[in-house]
Amino acid sequence: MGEFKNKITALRKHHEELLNRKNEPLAWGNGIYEKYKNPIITADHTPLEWRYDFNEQDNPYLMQRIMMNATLNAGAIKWQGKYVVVVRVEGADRKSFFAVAESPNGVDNFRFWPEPITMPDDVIPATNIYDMRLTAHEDGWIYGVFCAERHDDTCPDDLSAATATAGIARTRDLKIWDRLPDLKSKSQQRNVVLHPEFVGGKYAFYTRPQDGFIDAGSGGGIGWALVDDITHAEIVDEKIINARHYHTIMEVKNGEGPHPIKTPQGWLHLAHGVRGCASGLRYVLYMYMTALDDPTRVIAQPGGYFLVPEGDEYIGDVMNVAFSNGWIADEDGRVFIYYASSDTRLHVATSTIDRLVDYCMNTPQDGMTTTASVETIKRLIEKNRSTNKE
Ligand code: M1P
Repeated sequence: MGEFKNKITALRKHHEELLNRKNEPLAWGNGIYEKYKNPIITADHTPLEWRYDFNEQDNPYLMQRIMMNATLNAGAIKWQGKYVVVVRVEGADRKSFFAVAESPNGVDNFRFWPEPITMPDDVIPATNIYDMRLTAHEDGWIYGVFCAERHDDTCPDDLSAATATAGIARTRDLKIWDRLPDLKSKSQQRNVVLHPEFVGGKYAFYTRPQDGFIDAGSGGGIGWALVDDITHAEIVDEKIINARHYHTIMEVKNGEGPHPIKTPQGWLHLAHGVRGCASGLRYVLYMYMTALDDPTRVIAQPGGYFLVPEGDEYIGDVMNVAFSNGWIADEDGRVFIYYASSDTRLHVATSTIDRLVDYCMNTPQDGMTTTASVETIKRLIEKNRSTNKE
């Protein structure tokens, strides 16, 4: 009996040390944002009560009865003074679920709430749900829009055939969620995000039409659609507002991250771009800005990526992936960007609205050819020559 209790004490101590670990920014960033030494949430951060049976008779070896595989792609919101993330937690059984974790400062000391979210099912229950984007909408609700994945029963012999649909739920307290019908769309959809304001009296969604479960195909890029009734949301008209291009960081696919942040200069957008290479797909983050009076009109698009996996971030369940669907803009102008590396663990990078707007407005655009890129670099060299002469 004593030995079992001692094991539990040691386990809890080890867990508390992890949860209380201080984080610190890495020196020598790129001036645009700071990355941090430690990931903020890993599978080991999940509560011990979710994983262990603490009854000695039933679990004499103190084994993990339920293992957790990953904590990734989290929606984020400032809630009652806390930095709150709705994490995609993936169990060893490959099922993802949502769980809320909060931190007093946004960069460390994240703790999960005691129980994962019970998400009511749609009429057709999903096999897997993941990647929630949170939107505190001006209608007063907090919405969660996420991917609902089901087997594609039109291919009964293919066990990997799946469909992606946007699930929609809303809440007042992040605990009890009302499920609304899934977004109706002609194509499959993933990375769907609700804009925080009404546009022309309608709900507005960033979309990502795709030909198949994986393949964006003819989808074109990040789309936009207006919806009359959120309780029966249907895409009737969809236009592409941020298109993919050949030989860019978003040649294969792109997708909106969290909902954009409103600034005096325009809407700040964070998105992911995907390209193919010999080692598979490479997911990176990029930014763009749209006009305040028309969130579909791009007014700035820095060339290339904004944030990529680096060092240990490359390694994980799905290698070479940086993905974000959550950020928090604080009242003092600081921005907390929550991103996952390689579909395995959650990190934070911090910046400010001013820096991100400067980045978007003053980073050269992608000239789309080597010649144009070299000309851009040479213009900067020449500018620095003149500056140095002054
Ligand atoms: O594995 C990388 C990412 O793949 C998907 O993103 P997209 O729809 O753009 O291909 C998502 O499943 C995402 O969760 C995952 O991180």
